Formats: sequence, structure tokens, C-alpha cells
Amino acid sequence: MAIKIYGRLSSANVQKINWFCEYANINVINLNYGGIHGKTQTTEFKDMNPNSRIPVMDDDNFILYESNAILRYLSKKFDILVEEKKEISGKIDQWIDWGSFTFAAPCSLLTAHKLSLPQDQRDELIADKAKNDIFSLLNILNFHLAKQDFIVDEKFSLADIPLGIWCHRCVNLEISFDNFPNINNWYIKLKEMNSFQNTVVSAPLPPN
Ligand SMILES: N[C@@H](CCC(=O)N[C@@H](CS)C(=O)NCC(=O)O)C(=O)O
Repeated sequence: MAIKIYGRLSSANVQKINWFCEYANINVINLNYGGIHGKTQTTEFKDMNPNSRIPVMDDDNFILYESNAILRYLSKKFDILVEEKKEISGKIDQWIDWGSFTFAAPCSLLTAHKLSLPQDQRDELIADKAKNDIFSLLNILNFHLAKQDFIVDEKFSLADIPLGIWCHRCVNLEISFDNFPNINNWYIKLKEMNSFQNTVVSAPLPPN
């Protein structure tokens, strides 16, 4: 049975699930919710996620929200990209969190003030500050990737997913990796993956 994912294709948090499912050959039905599609304030949606946020997963009536929880649930359920060694798994969790919170915060802010908010609510100063914060964090990531080809343990893992998506968002927001050669080499590897192309590169931009 296909997994239902409530959430617009342009959402970075939805793309985490779509990319993983495409990589793992898991059937997904995407339902456009959130952004310009709305429908997240309805009672039906709030019964699934009282926070009115996307993505929400429905796996044969098992409802789950929080993108990283969905990612880990599907990884365990289908036994794909499961890491048994607790030290490696700890590092994967560290980078999932860093990508999803520390790095995502200024990326979301820049997205809002460049793409999602109505023109009259966008603020250039907030966007510039977010851009500077992103550059500081890209320095950290670039330094980390000098030592290895992927985020953790020299192979593709769940840790590459949130960071890959947010780095692609940076590219969409005209942030260049010219000064971050190690990130660029890693990003080129991600772009060689069909699953990344089909779910992240080809996705519409927020708020669509
Ligand atoms: N921590 C949550 C964050 C969810 C979230 O903020 N989703 C955004 C989209 S990336 C959202 O629902 N935005 C409102 C909307 O699209 O209408 C998760 O990882 O799932």
C-alpha cells in the first residue's frame, strides 16, 4: 500500500520524505497541502497534526508528523539506510538536527523573504542577515566536507538528506558554492542521484 504524504512538493520538509522514498523505491501518494494550497487549518487536517504543519504521513491509518520522525520511521520500516553502529548513528542524528534546525533556520527565513511572503511583507534587511548567517554555516559545512565525501562515514546516509535539500534551496536562492569547493563536490554527487533529481531538483519553488 502506498504511503500518503500530505504536503506541497515545494516544501523542504516534504522533500526529505519524497527523496528518501524515491531512493528506497517506496510508493508515495503526494497530496498538495500547505502554501498556496492551504487546507492545513481544517479540522480534518488538525486532527492529524494540531500544529497545521506539513508533512504529515498516513501509512495505512498510522499518522505521523515531524519530517525527521517520518524519515526515521520509514528508514526502519523498510530497512533502508539503517545504521546499526551507535557512534555512526549518533553522528547521523547530529547532522540531521544541524541541517534541520541550525542550517534550516536562516534558509527558511531567506526563503520567506525572497519567495514565500507577499511582496509587501518582504524585508531586504532580514534577507541580507539570513544570507550572512547561511555563509557562516556553509563555512562550517565546507570545513567538515574537506575530510569526507558524504556527511557521515563516506557513504550516503539520512544525514545527507536535510542538508542536501537546504543546500539545493540555497542554489535556488542564488547562493553560489564557488567559495565552498568541498560543498560543491558533495552537491555534484547528490545531483548525480536520480532520486535527488526527481524529488528535489525538479520540485516547484515555495509557496507552490
Ligand atoms: N519541524 C517540522 C516543521 C514543519 C514545517 O515547518 N513545515 C512547513 C513547510 S517546510 C509548513 O508547514 N509551512 C506552512 C505551509 O506550508 O503552509 C517538520 O520537520 O516537519
